[in-house]
This record gives sequence, C-alpha cells and structure tokens, in this order.
Amino acid sequence: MVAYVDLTARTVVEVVDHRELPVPDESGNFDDPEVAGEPRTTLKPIEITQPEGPSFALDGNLLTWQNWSLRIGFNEREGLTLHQLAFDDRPIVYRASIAEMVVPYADPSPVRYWQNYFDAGEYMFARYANSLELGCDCLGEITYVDAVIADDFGAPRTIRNAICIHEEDYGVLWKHSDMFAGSNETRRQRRLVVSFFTTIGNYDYGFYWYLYLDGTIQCETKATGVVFTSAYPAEGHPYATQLAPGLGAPFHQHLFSARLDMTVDGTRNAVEEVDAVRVPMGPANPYGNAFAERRTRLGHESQAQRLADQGAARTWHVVNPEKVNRLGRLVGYALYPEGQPVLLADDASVIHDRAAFATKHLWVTAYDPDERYPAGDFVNQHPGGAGLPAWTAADRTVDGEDIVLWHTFGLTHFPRPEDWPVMPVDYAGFTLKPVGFFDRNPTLDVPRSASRHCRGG
Ligand SMILES: [Cu+2]
Repeated sequence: MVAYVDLTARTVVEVVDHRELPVPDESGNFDDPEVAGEPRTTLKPIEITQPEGPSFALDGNLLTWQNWSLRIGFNEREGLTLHQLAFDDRPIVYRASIAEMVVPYADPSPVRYWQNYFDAGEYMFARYANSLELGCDCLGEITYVDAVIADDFGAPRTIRNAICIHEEDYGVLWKHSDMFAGSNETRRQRRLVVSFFTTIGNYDYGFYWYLYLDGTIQCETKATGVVFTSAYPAEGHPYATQLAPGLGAPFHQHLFSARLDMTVDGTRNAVEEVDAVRVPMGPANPYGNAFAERRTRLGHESQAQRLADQGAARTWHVVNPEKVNRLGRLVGYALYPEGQPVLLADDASVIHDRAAFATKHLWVTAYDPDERYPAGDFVNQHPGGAGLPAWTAADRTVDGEDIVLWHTFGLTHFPRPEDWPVMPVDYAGFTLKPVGFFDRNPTLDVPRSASRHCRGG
C-alpha cells in the first residue's frame, strides 16, 4: 500500500492498494543465535603486529607515507576528501572525492518505481559515518581521525574515530626467478589505506582509498548491510530475487560518481582515450598477428562523455602536454575503469534526467570551483538536468586546461540468496596508474622483506 502525501498541504493525495501478500515469517535477525547458529570454533587468531610502528606520519591533516604526501578532509556530503596527492613532490590529483551516488531500483510496481536514492546529494551520507572500532572494523596498527561536520542547524558535530588510516601488506610487488643467472628476487607490496564507513538506512558503505608503493591509486567502495526486502510473489516477478520463502529483494544499481580534480605534474592536463584495436591482415601485417593502440585526444566537453569498453581494454590517460619523460612521451596517469553497466533505466525515465551523470562512465570538464556535485547542488525533488549536463552544454575545451574527471562506477545488484539476511561485502571501484609518469619501475629500491618469517637470502 502506498500513500502519496502533499507535505506542504498536509493532505493525502492518493492511496494505492496494490496487492495483498502474506507477510514472510522467516526471521532475518542475524544477531540472534537461533538464526545464526553456534559460532564456529575453527578460526585461529590472526594478529597484525608492527613492532616499530607504522611507516606513515600524520601531522595535522598532512599524511606522508613513503614517496606519497596528501592532505585529508571530511564533510557531510562527500565524506572523505583527499587533497594534493603527490609522489616525490610531483602533483597528481589536486582533490578527490565521491561527489554523488544514486541507487535506482528496477521494480516498476507502484511500491517501488520511485525508489532512486541519491545518498550523497539527498541524504548527505557522511552524516551517518560510523565511529570505528579497533579489531572489528580495522585490524593492526591503526590511526583514527575524528571528523567534524556541520549538523542540520550549522553547529559542529564530532564523529569520533570516523577515519581509519593504516598500512597493509599486499602480497607480491614484483618477483623473478632467473633460471640462467640463478638469482631469485621477491619484493613485497604495501598500501596505505584511508577509509571510512557509513550507514544509510538498510545499507552500509565503506569508502577505501589505497596508495601503493608503485604509484598506483585505487578507490574501492564496499557495499554490505541488509538488502531492501519485502513480500513478493514467488513466481512471475522478473524484477526481484526470492531470498527466503515469500521474501524478495528487487534488482537495483549502486552508482557512484568520483570527482577527480587532476593535476598530473602541473595544472594543464588533457585526456587521451586509449583502445586496443585489431589490425587487418595486409602488407603491413602479413601474418595477421598485429594489434595496436589507438589514442584519441578528447578535445571538448561534448567529446569527453564516454563509455567504458572492456572489449577494447579502454583506459583514459590523463597527460600533461607540457611535460615529457626521458623517452620523450607525455607523462600521464591512466584511469582504469571496471566497466560495469551505467544507469540501466530508460532514456525517457525521470531518473535518467535526474541522474544524467550516471549515464556515462567518464565526463571531463573544465575546472570551475562552483562545479562540485554532478547531479547539481540541490538534488531533492530536482526535475533533472542540473550538474554535468548543464555545465557541459558550454562545450568548453578540455585539452591542455585545468580539468576535472567525473568517473561513474558501481554495482548492478541482482541480489543472491546468499545476500540474506546480511550481505557479504560487494566491491566496486577504479584504479589510477602511472603510465610514463616515471622513467622506470619506481620500486627497485624496495628492500627484501626483513621479516623473520622469511628464510634469509
Ligand atoms: Cu545492492
């Protein structure tokens, strides 16, 4: 049953009595031993120890770790913000954040069709950031940072332990066993992790930024919590998964927009789209084995609204047209998208207009300090068209300018029975990797692991 209420007039406009279904009777209280069963006893402890402390330092909001430096910030709309990311004092990203996210649902019934939550622009999701706990949320040698946000009346509110900073081992960085020279070298990768978790209604989202020894930057979102269930008919419903008897969860997407104000070795940057292309057999390719890279410079904003193409291994290289490496090539950082679906709702739908940012994987815009939120500043009940579609109507040049990348990524979630009654973390994100930014592998100076768990070399 759905009631449409005019909040201004305080009147009920319409009541829709859609369908009568039995209330599912299975308990989903996963913290109830009756539901969860006895805790298993077979997991031995894992302890992370760093006897000399972590390798990073935090001075105010300035975070330094290995070759990296950055400043961290936090606000109620975007949550964590990273500023002035630099490697060996060479700037890469001026400011990075998750500037919007939308969760559109696929069920066309009157109960659900309007469910399109803009968790950032409508709900200010970072207001609900969790106070994290050592050993549960974060393992190892952790530095917590409190966040101070503005509450609904403009007063400061402190969220204790909102931001978690730590260092992780991340397996093998590089390795080679040389069968001719008899040498055997392995180096271990590490990453610096800056993260927070927030709870918006039924879902819990983690936002994790990783910096790696080799210059890689990664953003990873984690979706967990409880999927949006209700009574559904067991048969004949093409837009939901049955999770328990009589209980269904509708299909939906979690679409995030990362705002990446790039500054690769300086303010003036440009974007090249790089595709893998097949080469027809012919005089220049007599054996037919050739394949090549195709580079396309994105000149104006109208040309810089792009979809990923995993079949072509498509990446977007943010280059500095004024700086070259020792090989005479432009220095760059490449955005590697996951290439999951963009907004699946029909082009004529309301959500298509309201979440236009989510219809492309990539937008590139000329920097304007007023352009911060891709669905517009005021998202609640906005009819659509604000933000990226409005700004890019000017079709500014983005070639050799101060530019901002807006990257849509996310999950298209067909719930699984295993997502009930609480959902194991699902992941979505993207990676920024140096491509010709360095003259060679920047991690040759990483020493062999000195851990006593290793046999000495
Ligand atoms: Cu989901």
